[in-house]
Amino acid sequence: MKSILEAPFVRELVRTISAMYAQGWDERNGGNISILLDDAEVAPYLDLNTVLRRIPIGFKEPSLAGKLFIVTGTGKYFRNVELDPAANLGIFRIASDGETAELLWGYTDGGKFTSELPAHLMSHAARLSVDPGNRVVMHCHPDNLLAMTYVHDLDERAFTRTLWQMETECIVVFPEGVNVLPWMLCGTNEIGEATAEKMKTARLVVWAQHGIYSAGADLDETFGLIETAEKAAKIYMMTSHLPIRQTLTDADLHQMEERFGVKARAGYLD
Ligand code: 2HA
Ligand code: ZN
Repeated sequence: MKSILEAPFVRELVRTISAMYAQGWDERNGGNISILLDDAEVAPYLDLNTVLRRIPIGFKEPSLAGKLFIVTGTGKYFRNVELDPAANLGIFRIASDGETAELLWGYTDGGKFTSELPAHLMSHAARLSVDPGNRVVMHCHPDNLLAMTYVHDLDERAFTRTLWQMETECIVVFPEGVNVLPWMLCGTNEIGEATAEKMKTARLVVWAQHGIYSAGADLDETFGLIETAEKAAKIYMMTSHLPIRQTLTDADLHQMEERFGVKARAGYLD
């Protein structure tokens, strides 16, 4: 068996976690990531039949039964993951009952998966129902997106339009816009269900006064979505208190749609 620390999916996850920490998106134990893995990519590194521990997940997600995930651990600091991936990450399979995690690797200090597992697994199920290529769900606390939820209307169309106007390429990166949840208690099945519902129509879901969720085919896509939305939010926070002399118009954004072959969310542009 090859060392799992050399597996591309572990290396890329660790690299991404360090990059997120460097961006300032993951103070203390803030943030969490989950990746759906194929049995074939894990098999060279792990015996898929050796279950180390069985951990109840606290909800039922039968559509994910039999699927493998690598997930950040609860209470773990993104700053430390690169120093000890095996203590800070875990790989588990969702058992056939749809409500038990069968741990195959990681959480070596006796820990378990993130407290936000409901939002992660329910979002995976929701994204897979609209996009079978979805593999990654990512959560973090980017400064400017968070700040924006204190001063901007939380209406999804208005929030999306502002982000699109703050940087030309936003509409190309997230043409479906961003969905927004009002503040809710984190770590619960309720916020998981609400997030998953929002994930059916957009890959970005803002949690007001908390942070953001993103979903995509790989770590580059999910990281890039947050990076782009956060950059736009930063421009908003830099300019919204100043007299605005010009901005992107809907006509400009329609030109971007045409040039880049994307379609903005229906009804979001005039
Ligand atoms: O635990 O970000 O939302 C880390 C979090 C919870
Ligand atoms: Zn959080």
